[in-house]
Amino acid sequence: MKRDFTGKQIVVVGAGRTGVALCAYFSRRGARVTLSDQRSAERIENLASLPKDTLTDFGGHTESLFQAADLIAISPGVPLSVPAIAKAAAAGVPVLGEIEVAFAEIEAPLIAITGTNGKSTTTTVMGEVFQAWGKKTFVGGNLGTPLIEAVDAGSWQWLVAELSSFQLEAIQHFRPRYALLLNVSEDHLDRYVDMEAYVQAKARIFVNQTADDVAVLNAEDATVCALGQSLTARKVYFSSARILDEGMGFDGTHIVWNWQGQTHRFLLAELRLKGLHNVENVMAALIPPLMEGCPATTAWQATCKFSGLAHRMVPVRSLGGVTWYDDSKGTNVGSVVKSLSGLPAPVTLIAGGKDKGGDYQPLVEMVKDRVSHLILIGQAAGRIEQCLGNLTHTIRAASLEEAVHLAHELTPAGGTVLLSPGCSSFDMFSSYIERGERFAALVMDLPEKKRN
Ligand code: UMA
Ligand code: ADP
Repeated sequence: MKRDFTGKQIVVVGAGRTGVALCAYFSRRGARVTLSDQRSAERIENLASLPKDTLTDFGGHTESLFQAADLIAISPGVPLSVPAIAKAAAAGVPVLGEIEVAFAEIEAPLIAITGTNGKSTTTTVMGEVFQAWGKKTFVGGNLGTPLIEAVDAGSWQWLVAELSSFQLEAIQHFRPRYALLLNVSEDHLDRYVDMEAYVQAKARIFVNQTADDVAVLNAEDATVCALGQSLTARKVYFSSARILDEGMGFDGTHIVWNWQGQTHRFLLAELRLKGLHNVENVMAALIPPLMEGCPATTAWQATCKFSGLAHRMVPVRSLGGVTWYDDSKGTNVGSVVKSLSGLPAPVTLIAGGKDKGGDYQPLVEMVKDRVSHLILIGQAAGRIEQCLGNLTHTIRAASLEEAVHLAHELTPAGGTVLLSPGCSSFDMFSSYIERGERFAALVMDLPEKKRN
């Protein structure tokens, strides 16, 4: 349902990429827009791209402004619990997330992808498949391009959007044609009071779906299956552990799609993406296009061309018999477990960053089995050391640079160095991208020969 914003007082919260795009969207519709951010003006980088008529409220959130608004539109990084927002909402001011604002204008069918890990890979693969099928497809969301940027960017046949739990918190009528929940493990416990609150935020992806819509679910994830029981949408499952009578399964060498009496088999060896977790991502990504009639050959060829996103288990360099991997996007414990499981011992693991309040215990077995040196950085170093420090040789480094140099000294030929932090980057970097790029640059600068 389109809303009329002409002359309305709108407060956009968060001056990141989403906030700036929201300001442009509302400004084009004749609203009077104020951009509010807790940071002071000099610490905000992207003001040049703001529409000229945007008012600003920087260095905090002015409560009277929020109370007087006709609508408050929030960025994903802004929790609903921010006092100015919570008070205005209690006083009856509507508060919508960017996804909800965008959805009201979107006419083409939308596929939403969430889960703790694998969202970006799944979203990208699916986008490639739709595009190879000749469909004009928007691919974005949490992946990088805010969904709101899709709205005035032309007409789409499909939209494929990665959604975080943050984005799902502030939806109202958002109803994806397909909603994918890939997996759930601990993450973002610095934003949610507990795991249940995090799971409930994720589950909102299904909340407005009807029996005409599809929920794509991981048959091997207990939390996902439990959530699946109460859904109204039609359920389609994928499993990386077995063949399903109806759905997407895996027998160790082939991905097998059994659907409405037909079977398609896809040879794993043809995939450039590696690891069982990527098999899961690919299986999930294939379901919507195949159900929509995309020819299986087109879908599989596009999938096989894809070699992976930056900062997800990317080999950076081979040096003196040691392979260095950048997995800077490994920002929670579950993803580090997956990344380690694909590597033989001995691994030197560089981990740490901004702690999200989760448990590092799920890493115990992997660290015991494969990690010969654990090098810890950032705010989380102490908590990780407490949990894992007695399992293997563990040292702290004051910077990423020091961590790379230590790893170079310590790792024997035949070993692997893995940057997979299990934490977000914001204590030392602006994003996981900057962290990964810095890591790669440091590794490329290492001398061929070690110091004696
Ligand atoms: N801010 C306030 N008040 C607050 C909190 C934050 O003013 O109480 C301000 C900050 O000072 C900052 C701005 O909000 O200036 C940042 O907003 P934002 O974090 O929403 O930043 P965007 O650049 O709009 O990026 C967001 C997503 N960020 C987060 O979810 C934290 C991006 O996901 C996403 O790519 C982008 O929208 C487009 O949709 C990043 C991310 O880390 C990659 N996501 C998490 C993840 O993947 O684990 C969920
Ligand atoms: P997200 O967008 O959810 O963060 P990505 O596709 O960017 O997911 O992958 C981030 C990291 O998560 C990868 O480097 C890998 O270690 C891990 N990962 C990817 N897919 C999965 C999966 N299906 N299950 C568990 N871990 C995964």
